[in-house]
Amino acid sequence: MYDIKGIREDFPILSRTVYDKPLVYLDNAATTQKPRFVVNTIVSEYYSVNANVHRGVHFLSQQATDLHERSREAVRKFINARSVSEIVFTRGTTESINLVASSFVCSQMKPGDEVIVSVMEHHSNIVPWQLQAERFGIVLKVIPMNDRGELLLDEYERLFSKRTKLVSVTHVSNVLGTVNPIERIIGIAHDYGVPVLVDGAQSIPHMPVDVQALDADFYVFSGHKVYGPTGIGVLYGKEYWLEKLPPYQGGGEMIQKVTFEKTTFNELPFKFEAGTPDYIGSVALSNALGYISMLGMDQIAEYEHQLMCYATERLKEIPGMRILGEAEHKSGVISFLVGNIHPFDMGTLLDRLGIAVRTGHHCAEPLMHRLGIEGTVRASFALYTTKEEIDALVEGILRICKMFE
Ligand code: C6P
Repeated sequence: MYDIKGIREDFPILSRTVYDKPLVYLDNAATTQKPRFVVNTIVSEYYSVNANVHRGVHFLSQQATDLHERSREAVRKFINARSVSEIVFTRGTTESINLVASSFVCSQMKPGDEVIVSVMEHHSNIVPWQLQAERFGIVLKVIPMNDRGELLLDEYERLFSKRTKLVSVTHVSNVLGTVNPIERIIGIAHDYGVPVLVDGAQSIPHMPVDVQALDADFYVFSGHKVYGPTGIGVLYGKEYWLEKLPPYQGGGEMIQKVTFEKTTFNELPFKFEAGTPDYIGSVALSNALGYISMLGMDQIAEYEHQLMCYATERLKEIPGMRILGEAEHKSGVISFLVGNIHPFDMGTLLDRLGIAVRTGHHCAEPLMHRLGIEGTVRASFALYTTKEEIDALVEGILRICKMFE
């Protein structure tokens, strides 16, 4: 039984009003709301266990360290990594990708070597590679998609050459909602002996993820998109690769021994965690993962699938509705345009009705170019979204359409 009423009570913000109207929060791909359990974790840890980790001999520091490291184990378990050595805490998806881009390119690639990304990537999985391209002369190749928003796997395979050193693709598109066939994408890359980074920012909140079953070499995500706090995220990397890569930043914690002549580095995962880590955020994140595990990722996926089907059907009833992204497998988001109404106008007017959606290019400008548009309106769902909220969205759009008639 999926107790949606009980679940919504766990998220106090959902019962607030905006402009004297009940909040309808449909911007979950940007960030999710936090259950009371997660917020309470942050408060109680600051009140009762706050001390810097890995450094102190005193009781509090040891307790904080213990909680922080137990959180790493919780993340390991959640994505089924082999070892906690493979779980690096970062500030989020963006930092995780920058870390791999920086450390992988300088150590594993030569000028002219190639990285494959896809046309539907978020800027966070484009710009870090471009920065490295400028510094090291590497080349970016792009997997195209069809008009439904599905990657063309034959074209993908044709992109491989002797110079291909890494594939970096999103699991789920933050604009189209396409769930990419990530196992096949990884399988093809591995046939060419090429490792794969999976941007899991939009998959981790919506479906069970098993990095070993996927055979992903790197898998990255942000805490704030999975009911956890902002400012913390995860880089999963196979030990084999993390051992090969040089540190990303220097500072405390990531060292073994420092002299002015030479520094040696700490073991995994600490080699990649320079400075005081977000040891409060890690515990809150692990409790967020605990919360959704308790609900069951399969149950969440099933519930959200029903919502997606319902929302798609209902939105299609609207005259002039154009849904961007009609892949066979979709999750989490629906992007659309209605008639000639500018997405910004639609978003602003929906907001006045208490309905929060996102408008614009969604940090995926190359995808907008491919679609031949400037932006979309995007409704994105979470485990607490209801059919009534989707009805409110549809009614809101119809009202706005009338204003533009
Ligand atoms: N997308 C959205 O509204 P950060 O900002 O590091 O937590 O996540 C970046 C990121 C990377 N990849 C994908 C697929 C994403 O969707 C995002 C974040 C948000 O779509 C904010 S732009």
